[in-house]
Amino acid sequence: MSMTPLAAIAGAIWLSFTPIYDEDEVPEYTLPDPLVTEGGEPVTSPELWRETRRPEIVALFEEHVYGRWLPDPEHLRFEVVDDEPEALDGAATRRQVVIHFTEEDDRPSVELLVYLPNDVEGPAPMFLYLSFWGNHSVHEDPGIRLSQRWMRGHGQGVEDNRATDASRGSRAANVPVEMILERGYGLATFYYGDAALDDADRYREYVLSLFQDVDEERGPDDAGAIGAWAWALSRALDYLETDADADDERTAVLGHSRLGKTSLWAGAMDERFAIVISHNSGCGGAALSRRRFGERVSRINDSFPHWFCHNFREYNGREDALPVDQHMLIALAAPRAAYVASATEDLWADPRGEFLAAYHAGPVFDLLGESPLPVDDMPEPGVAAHGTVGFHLRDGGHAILEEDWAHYLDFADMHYGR
Ligand code: GTR
Repeated sequence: MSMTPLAAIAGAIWLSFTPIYDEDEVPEYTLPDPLVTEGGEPVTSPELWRETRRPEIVALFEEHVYGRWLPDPEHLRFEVVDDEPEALDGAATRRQVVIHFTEEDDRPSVELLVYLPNDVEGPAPMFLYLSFWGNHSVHEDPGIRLSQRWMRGHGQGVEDNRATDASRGSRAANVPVEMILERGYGLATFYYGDAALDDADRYREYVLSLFQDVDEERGPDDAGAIGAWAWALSRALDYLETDADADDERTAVLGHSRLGKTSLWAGAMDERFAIVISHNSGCGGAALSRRRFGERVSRINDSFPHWFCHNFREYNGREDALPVDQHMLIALAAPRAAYVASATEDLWADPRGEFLAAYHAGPVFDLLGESPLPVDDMPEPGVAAHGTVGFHLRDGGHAILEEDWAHYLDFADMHYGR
């Protein structure tokens, strides 16, 4: 029996919104070419990339995906509230710094935790890591100030949506602080909810309220929460520029999952970051949207209407109409280093789509004299592929673990020639 037209239409709509988990069901797609200008001109020189194509791609991501990058703050102040030279049994100097975005103390601010290795001569290369659960969650160090901000209560020792002493070190498995220090690197981290609450009703209370009329609906290309989180990463780098013990010119920006989407966007827009790392960032991060594998554009916009700009919703079920795909976001890191990491069981984030995006960013790195991914096929779990673009696939699920950090440290060593 043939389908009624109505059933056919319903079927097509259904297909355009259901996730794909079978490689055979991934539709044919053609990626936009990062090396052809909007006017159709092939980009054959670094100058044409830098002067024409790169700005075009930035503008496309701003207009269609993440919203316009927020301007620099008019008043940036760094209030050092803790400076402990003998933290972690003498292994590190600990600094805690309130980054104020205005002249008033009760306006939006971010509290940065910095550990600097005491054993290192000169400024230490840094990892700037955006956290889901607050500074006190990354280590049991009792000197870390407890966040006073609202936090999602997910049974992680966080009661009444406020951090408690019980949540100290609750996420230590995700951030091997001692290992980072022993390898000669510093760590800077802050709680993403300082910049914007991850909540569709409240996300504009902090950073976005400085730039948007929060009584009005967001404009189609106004930044959402990812834009606010990414902007705050840049402000953290502003602080690192002032800290003589931190090497702001060798700072890697890193986030996991939604914060991996954020680190990619921050690294694309702020060219001071030396290494841009996406960890399990998936849809709207490193994964190619056109593959429609796992989480899809429609689903992410429905579940998290506050993350992207409203224009991104135009591509719900219409991924092929996007003027960009996520390989172009990774390409914006070039000629600096970019890293994409995936996990075998993290199918919602489409590990193969993440690999392919890193791979298809390659021609841009090549054009700029840097090495693309040194492999053509997705490496086996545990085997890292490190050019100026790096990738690894870890056995296991959606998380950032010590094994991942070990790869990041190796990659940074290689990139900095250490
Ligand atoms: C999921 C979301 C993903 C990913 C993840 C996370 O619910 O669908 O895009 O960002 O959250 O941030 O943990």
